[in-house]
Amino acid sequence: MLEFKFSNVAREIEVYGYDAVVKSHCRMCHGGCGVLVYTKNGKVAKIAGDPDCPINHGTLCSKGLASAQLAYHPDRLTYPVRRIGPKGSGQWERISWDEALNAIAERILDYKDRFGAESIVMGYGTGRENEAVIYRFANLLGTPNVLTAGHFCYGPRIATSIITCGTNPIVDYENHPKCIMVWGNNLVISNPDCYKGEPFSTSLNAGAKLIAVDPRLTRIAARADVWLQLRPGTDTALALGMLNVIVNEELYDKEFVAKHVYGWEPFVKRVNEYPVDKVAEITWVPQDKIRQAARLFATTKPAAIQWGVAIEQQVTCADNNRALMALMGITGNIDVPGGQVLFSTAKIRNVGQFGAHKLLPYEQAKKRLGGERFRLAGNFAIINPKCVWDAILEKKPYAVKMLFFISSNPVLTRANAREVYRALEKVDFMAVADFFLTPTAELADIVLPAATWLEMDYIGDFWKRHGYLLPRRKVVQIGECRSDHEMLNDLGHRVGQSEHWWDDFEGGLDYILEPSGIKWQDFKKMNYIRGQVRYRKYQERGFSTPTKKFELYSTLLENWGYDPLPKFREPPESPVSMPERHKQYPYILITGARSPGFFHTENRQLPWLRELHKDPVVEIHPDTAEKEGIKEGQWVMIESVRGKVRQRAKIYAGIHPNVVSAQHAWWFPEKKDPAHGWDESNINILTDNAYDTCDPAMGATSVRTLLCKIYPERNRQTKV
Ligand SMILES: Nc1nc2c(c(=O)[nH]1)N[C@H]1C(S)=C(S)[C@@H](COP(=O)(O)OP(=O)(O)OC[C@H]3O[C@@H](n4cnc5c(=O)[nH]c(N)nc54)[C@H](O)[C@@H]3O)O[C@H]1N2
Ligand SMILES: Nc1nc2c(c(=O)[nH]1)N[C@H]1C(S)=C(S)[C@@H](COP(=O)(O)OP(=O)(O)OC[C@H]3O[C@@H](n4cnc5c(=O)[nH]c(N)nc54)[C@H](O)[C@@H]3O)O[C@H]1N2
Ligand code: SF4
Ligand SMILES: [Mo]
Repeated sequence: MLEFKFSNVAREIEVYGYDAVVKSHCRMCHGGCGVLVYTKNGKVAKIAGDPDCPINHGTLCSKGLASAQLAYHPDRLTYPVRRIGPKGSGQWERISWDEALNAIAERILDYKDRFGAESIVMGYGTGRENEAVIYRFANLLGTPNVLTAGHFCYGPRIATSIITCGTNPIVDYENHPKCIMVWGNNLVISNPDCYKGEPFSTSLNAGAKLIAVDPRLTRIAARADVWLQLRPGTDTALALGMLNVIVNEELYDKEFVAKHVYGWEPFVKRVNEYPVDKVAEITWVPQDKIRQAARLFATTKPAAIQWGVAIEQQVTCADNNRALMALMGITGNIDVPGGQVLFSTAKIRNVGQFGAHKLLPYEQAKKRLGGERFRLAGNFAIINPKCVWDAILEKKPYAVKMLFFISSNPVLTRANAREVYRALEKVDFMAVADFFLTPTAELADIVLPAATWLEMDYIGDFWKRHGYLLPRRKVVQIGECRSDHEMLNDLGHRVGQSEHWWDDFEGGLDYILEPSGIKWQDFKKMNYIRGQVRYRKYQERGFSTPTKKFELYSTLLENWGYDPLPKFREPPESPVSMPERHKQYPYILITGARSPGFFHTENRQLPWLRELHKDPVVEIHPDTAEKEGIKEGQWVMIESVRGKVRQRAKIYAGIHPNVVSAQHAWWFPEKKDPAHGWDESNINILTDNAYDTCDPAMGATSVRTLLCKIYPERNRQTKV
């Protein structure tokens, strides 16, 4: 057993009679926190933060603490099932793993044979540390179609940072930035991707200046030195306005610019198209605040930008990212201690090498759905979801026959939910791997019972860019649940991919670790490994881009036919672009701001977490509520041209009177009929996925900036 520096552990075991304590690595969100899992009578009895973990230093969030309620939930699927009634009938029979995997393998081989491997779409949602195995399986199968959330989540940050400076720049909280600009992110609640709220808060406590760019007064905005309450969807304009100040007041890092950037002159010309007065008008942010934020950010060293998903779920997705990277770059904060670091991974086979895109034949890669339309996405193996729904519903450009969703609930999480639902109803065959029979799983033919993080061995934080890798150790086995890795390893053998898989997935773990000379059994005994930390690597070898420079002007975007410089695009549905519609739908709707206990559609079954959020909630300014006759806690209808749903009003002065903020991903697992209320409060019934409303390079759907109206729900008594 590992040694615990934390001396209370031995004492707790003795006093409370635990069987054992296992160090592991939580993954109730994107994961990352080190945990101590206490077991009693063979079951998980308590979860606590691991003070020795460099990621969370002993802290945990509500979701991590509630993990055992997920693992042991009575509604959890603990064996494979096959649907025996019509889709959505809720009629299932228990089958064995062999039967389930054989049936799925048979379909895969049949569709591949008759319609080509591209007729099979593999799908996952947000990062669940299974992406590498899913891509490996898909690439070996020959399908270029892996449907993720990558078109509007994190994929854009990865793709744009690779084309700009070679990899994703990560905030170096360990060296305490002196100024942090939090942009469209709420990490103290969301703990997203490579970040946890705890190190950020520690840097603030160490004295960092704080700038928040958010249409809502979040906790972070409330603590900020400068809060820029911008009009949703105008981020590129704001960033270009700040760049305008920095360039014209010569606050940039002249040496970095002279030696390391590409495209300075055209870039300066572009930022000069965004003078501060014009930007103030576009963004609703007063001119003096734009100047104040720009000066503070550019003159406090080191500084970093903590960016979030809000900037990606817009029609100006890729350019938002690139404009923020320009801010990081020209202020000299790239790859410096306390700035934004291009960390190296440990010496292992990384996600890309394991997923191995080179295993996919070129002629198959060319068939990627939407690959020609959204070329930045296509080049990073990311597809826009509507391309899949169209291929099912209209067989364009070819028919998709099979969907296999491993950890996703698209009926609730993708834009234009009614279209998603129609596609899932129509597709020939659908398999799902999940913990529960979700509204998506209810439309499947076969559902496989997935293992939670407590039930698997894996290399935690494998996909992240902070350079740490930590062992996730299996603590318990529940029912017949299996990890996605084990499941795909097994399925791989059944579809003729045996030479690329292992007897069991421990072989896969050894393969990942092989370059570092350690085996899983050794790694399991370690706390973590980390890539070598070095700064200013570009001084020796330049950046990993075609010009070897930090590309303010993107040569790759130019080759793909896009504007090589960032520019603001008005959201397709906004008071400016649709003044007529705006008269009827007078509010800007933003969706999806994270709440602490849920992870998208997850956890609504868990008592500790549902207690924190009983009902879906929409934030409305008090003046707006008064105008619309809405009271605190009342059920209201939110309506766009595409549909309407109900949520409860939360009256909140921290939001602009012209903006409302609705929660996403709501369903009601307590409703036992197979629909589980999927269309009652699901905000994606209101969102749009038309191609021309998406980012032209990345295919991002703009779920953050819509027009809506809001009014009390009639004929319904509301208990407040
Ligand atoms: N309107 C609007 N829509 C949004 C957003 C928004 O802000 N606004 N945000 C979007 C973003 S950023 C994202 S990333 C997507 C997320 O979209 P999804 O990833 O589709 O959302 P989840 O609800 O997290 O779906 C995950 C499902 O997988 C199951 N699951 C969890 N872990 C595992 C596992 O390890 N294995 C398996 N097999 N199953 C597992 C869960 O039970 C759940 O049913 O939603 C997007 N949708
Ligand atoms: N508890 C919990 N944690 C999560 C998730 C979850 O569902 N629940 N989801 C995970 C996933 S997949 C993701 S992608 C991350 C996302 O995590 P974050 O990036 O933190 O995303 P959000 O909280 O959705 O949005 C951040 C902020 O953006 C603001 N915002 C909205 N529109 C705009 C805009 O147009 N411009 C700007 N500048 N800001 C805007 C919102 O008001 C919100 O405060 O969280 C992850 N962590
Ligand atoms: S932040 Fe994520 S990894 Fe950390 S305890 Fe919460 S759910 Fe687990
Ligand atoms: Mo996401």
